[in-house]
Amino acid sequence: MGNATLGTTVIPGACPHDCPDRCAWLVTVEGNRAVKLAGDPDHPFTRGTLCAKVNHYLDRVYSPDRVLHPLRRTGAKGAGAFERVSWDDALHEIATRLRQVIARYGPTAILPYSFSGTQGQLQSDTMSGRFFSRLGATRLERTVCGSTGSAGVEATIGTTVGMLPEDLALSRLIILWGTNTIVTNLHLWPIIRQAQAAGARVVVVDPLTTRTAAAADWHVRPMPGTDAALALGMMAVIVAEGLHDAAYVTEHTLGFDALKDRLAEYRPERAAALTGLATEEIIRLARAYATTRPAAIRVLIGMEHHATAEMSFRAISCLPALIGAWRERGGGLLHHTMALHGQALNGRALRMPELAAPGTRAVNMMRLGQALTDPTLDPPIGALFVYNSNPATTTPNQNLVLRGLRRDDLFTVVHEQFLTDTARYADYVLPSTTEVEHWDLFTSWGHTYVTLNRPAIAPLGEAISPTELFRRLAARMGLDEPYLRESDEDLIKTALRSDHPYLRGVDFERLLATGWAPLDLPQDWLPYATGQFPTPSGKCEFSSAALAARGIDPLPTYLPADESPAGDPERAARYPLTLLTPKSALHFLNSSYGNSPRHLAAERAPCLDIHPADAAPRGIAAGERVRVWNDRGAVELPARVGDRVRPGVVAMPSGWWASLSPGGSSANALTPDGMTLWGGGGDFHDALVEVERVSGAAPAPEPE
Ligand SMILES: Nc1nc2c(c(=O)[nH]1)N[C@H]1C(S)=C(S)[C@@H](COP(=O)(O)OP(=O)(O)OC[C@H]3O[C@@H](n4cnc5c(=O)[nH]c(N)nc54)[C@H](O)[C@@H]3O)O[C@H]1N2
Ligand SMILES: Nc1nc2c(c(=O)[nH]1)N[C@H]1C(S)=C(S)[C@@H](COP(=O)(O)OP(=O)(O)OC[C@H]3O[C@@H](n4cnc5c(=O)[nH]c(N)nc54)[C@H](O)[C@@H]3O)O[C@H]1N2
Ligand code: SF4
Ligand SMILES: [Mo]
Repeated sequence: MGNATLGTTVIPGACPHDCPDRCAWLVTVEGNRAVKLAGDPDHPFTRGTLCAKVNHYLDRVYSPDRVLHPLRRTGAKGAGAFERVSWDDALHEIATRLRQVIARYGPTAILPYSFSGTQGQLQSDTMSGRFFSRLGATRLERTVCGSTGSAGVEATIGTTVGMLPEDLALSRLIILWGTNTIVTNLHLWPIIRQAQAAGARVVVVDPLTTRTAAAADWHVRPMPGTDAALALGMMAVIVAEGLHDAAYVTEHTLGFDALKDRLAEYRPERAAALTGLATEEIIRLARAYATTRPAAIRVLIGMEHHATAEMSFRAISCLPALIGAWRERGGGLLHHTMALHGQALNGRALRMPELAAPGTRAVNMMRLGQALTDPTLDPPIGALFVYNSNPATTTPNQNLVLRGLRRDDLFTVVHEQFLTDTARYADYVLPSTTEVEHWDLFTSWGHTYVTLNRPAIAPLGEAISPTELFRRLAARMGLDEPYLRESDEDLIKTALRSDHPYLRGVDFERLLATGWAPLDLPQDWLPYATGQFPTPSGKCEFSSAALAARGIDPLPTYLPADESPAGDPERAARYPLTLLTPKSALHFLNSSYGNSPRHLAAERAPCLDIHPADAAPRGIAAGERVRVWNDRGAVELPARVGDRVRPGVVAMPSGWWASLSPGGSSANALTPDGMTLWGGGGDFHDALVEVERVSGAAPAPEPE
């Protein structure tokens, strides 16, 4: 690798997307042109395959739609009219405008907004983080993904680290609980298939018949947001029938007696009423789970996005300890591997969290629309700086976000690869490199390999990386601290400067030579076979004093969401259907690729899944155009009538750009921007909606 033969070089790198798989790839370069990009066949986890989204990453790099020069807005916000300007002019005016905002309102009037365009240790939020902390800008709480589930799991087992993904091959029962593995976590699927071939049963718990649910042996379809009731119902059956592991429970858990009392409220009949499942199915699932060894539960993200989802994750993560599943490999809970990388790398030195003054104002990213439009916010947001994110598409309550972005007195800068729906509202759009044009270092939330990304080609046009942007902007603003000038290679070395045993043998030189390296984890990964949970008590906490101290129920419990049929019957009378907007678009990565002609053609058009029992009374036939609406907005699209959804639930994919959607709105026009119970995430899967046929519209052929 990296050797030149006949003018051709192969450069190792990594897919930067917000995806647990973190594929290692190899880029073939001729001259300064990348001519081929393919998975690295030697990578033990991703084994040389990429996915339907990223197989054509070079189309993205060389797309005629790339933003390759700084642009200044010439038309109305949102109109998409821009003129090309020099970097010098752009940086000068941006620095001047930021200084003016600071002079008028103070630094917290600046709001940086970013998320997961790249998950690289450098380019996601390192130099930008240092820069905005140094300025004293408002802190962004980045909670759209991961925080809610993690809060629930950590309250129970003290960490998000459980089983290793490879060990699913040893499982004999695998419950994929609220995750669509085939679409969102493709490289885990062969491991699950291997277990299946060896006799394992695969269960999917999901209100929707996803591709993964269709490939499972058993699909359990609860009402959205009711998983805590299902898990508690299962526990009630397990304990009532004496199927729990009494020895493990006694030695390695805390609060079993209190839990037992709580379970009296979740007899299977009641759990059935709360979840919309049959009593018999809950009993069967509980028995199968408690009597099959080894038994694994895989949770990921989609289930997070309900107002009380912390409790769902908390209740589910009690199950493995109750049946002693942690005793053997192939048993336990698989959530994230990210914390292993977090322990290994020197993230503190990289991100320098100490630069943020204690008490600096924070805005939760789920509430962007509110923050931009709240007349009482003091100081108001005067400048918005977006990078690595497309909030006009991915943030809930889209119409409120757009209203904020339209504000004349808001100065908006967007660093992007494409003219996204967010970038269209910017005063300045700045061109960003893609992954083959910049350095980075990658962890993974789905496996245990560290990956280095080397630039394979020089940046196209005048594109620069996020680290370079914030180095240049800092210099332009007269900030000359050395940490605002650190080079990319030095930043990588800083991150790797760690004594942690997991990072033994991994250094810059090795990564340069090989592209990736495994974390050095203990051979037999059985972290909680003999307890030793990293909780305050060292046990799996069925009852949590730490939660009680925060005024939260110390025991797992089911609570209906505010915006749910059980939580707000009055609203549900107006909007009787629960809308899910998951990542079911196989060819999009959140909103990335939502403008790529190839990906759009493969995706065809978005459609609304609706059950015949809900379609019939509304006079909706297959393929007919429907309007889905609530107080926040409306989306028009064709209906797909069938049992992919259960009665009472409708679904449409997220990720579609409003500007490219018929009717000019996409899924997040309908979603709420409330917050979850105590993890700080968003509740956008709690959307209640009504659906009607659009009269006069000709039926389209039913989408596939
Ligand atoms: N309704 C609904 N909404 C959702 C979700 C859902 O399931 N349903 N999922 C949520 C989840 S889990 C997540 S993680 C979020 C993700 O939301 P976002 O973080 O907004 O993710 P993307 O839509 O992929 O947008 C990332 C943007 O970063 C840009 N980008 C990529 N690389 C770079 C780079 O190197 N530099 C710069 N400057 N830009 C770059 C890309 O071009 C892209 O436009 O969406 C959330 N929103
Ligand atoms: N192709 C593709 N892959 C991706 C992404 C993408 O956009 N496209 N995004 C990446 C990102 S950012 C993330 S966070 C991951 C997410 O990976 P996943 O968590 O696997 O994906 P989601 O689509 O968010 O949600 C998974 C499932 O949760 C279900 N669900 C929703 N509410 C509930 C509930 O209350 N209970 C239960 N049991 N299930 C529920 C949804 O119906 C959905 O099928 O995927 C990553 N991979
Ligand atoms: S999006 Fe995920 S599966 Fe696709 S190439 Fe990137 S890391 Fe691999
Ligand atoms: Mo995510």
